[in-house]
Amino acid sequence: MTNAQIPDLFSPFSLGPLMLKNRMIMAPLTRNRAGPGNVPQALNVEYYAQRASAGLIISEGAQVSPVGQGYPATPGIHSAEQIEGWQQVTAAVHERGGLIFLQLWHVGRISHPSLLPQGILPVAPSAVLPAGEAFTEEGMKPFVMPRSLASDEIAGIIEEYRQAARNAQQAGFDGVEIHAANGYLIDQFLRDGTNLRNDRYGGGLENRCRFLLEVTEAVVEVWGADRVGVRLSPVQPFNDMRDSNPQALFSYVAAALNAFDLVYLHVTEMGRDAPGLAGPFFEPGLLRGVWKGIYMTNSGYDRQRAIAAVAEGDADLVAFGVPFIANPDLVERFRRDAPLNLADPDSFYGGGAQGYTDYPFLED
Ligand code: 8OZ
Repeated sequence: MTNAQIPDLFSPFSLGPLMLKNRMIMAPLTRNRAGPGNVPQALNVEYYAQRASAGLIISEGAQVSPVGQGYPATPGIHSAEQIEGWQQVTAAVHERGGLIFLQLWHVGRISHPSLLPQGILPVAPSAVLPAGEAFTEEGMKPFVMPRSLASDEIAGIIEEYRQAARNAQQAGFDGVEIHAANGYLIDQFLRDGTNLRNDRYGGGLENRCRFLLEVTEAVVEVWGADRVGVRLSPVQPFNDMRDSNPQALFSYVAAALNAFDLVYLHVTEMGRDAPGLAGPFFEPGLLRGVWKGIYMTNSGYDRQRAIAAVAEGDADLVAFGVPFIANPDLVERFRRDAPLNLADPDSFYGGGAQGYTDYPFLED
């Protein structure tokens, strides 16, 4: 094969100040395997190190505060021990020539008192009960009605994001991704199914976007815009989410984020194959045309579709989730067009090394 025939997916890419080895990104993946105190441990170090050949790793969501946690054993980025644990992860990834961003996460209403300090209620923009059940230490339990945040509490949460962003620097990350997707706190502010506020954080588009934009401003102040990305999920119904006009909302969000010159916009297309559940459907790829910077797509891409998406300019970068769970050397397998390991969904969330660090490499 001559160089001209190597698909762009496998060629280097300038992401702000970073040079990625390829355009295959490891998507953020909740795996529920942090140690006591929600501290990243040796097992997590090995898992991320195994996947260092990705162009960029985006870590699993890390809660910015104890109240931002919604599942057992998710790692935090708010304590000294957690920062130290993450330092081991970033060092191991860097030693293998990889790059890694931390995903900043607050779950909002997608939690349960049993996971929260002193058994408090989960917080949310509005008291809107999600359908479904929380994933607790004692198994699945019905969601509880969240407590609506008072206007004067919101600045404190933005400060938690700012401090978490500083902690991520101390932990040795190459940048951060703000998790504004999949029905967690920021997304709960964005969409009108969950934001019924009538203060400056609710109502029209400008108000519903304010929380995301203020979080972004705080995080950019810490990192500089060229090391901050944002993830959105415009057609995602997961976590009982909907909006009356997703196309208008997410076009507004992408346009408002343009002002920051962020290093990328990450759009997951999850929900695209169940059109209409999250509100009137629109093609999420339309955001590519609104966003002025580097565009990352995600959800269900295989080798062929990813090569085509990059070749045709539909995306600059493609994030892969499940394929990276089952194939630590996914980049090499795609390069060689080699067969993939099959993922075992029973070991996605929680457990030990099985289904986490024991998927074989090609040479094995
Ligand atoms: C699946 C299970 C738990 C969390 C997301 C952080 O959807 C998640 C998540 C996914 O963004």
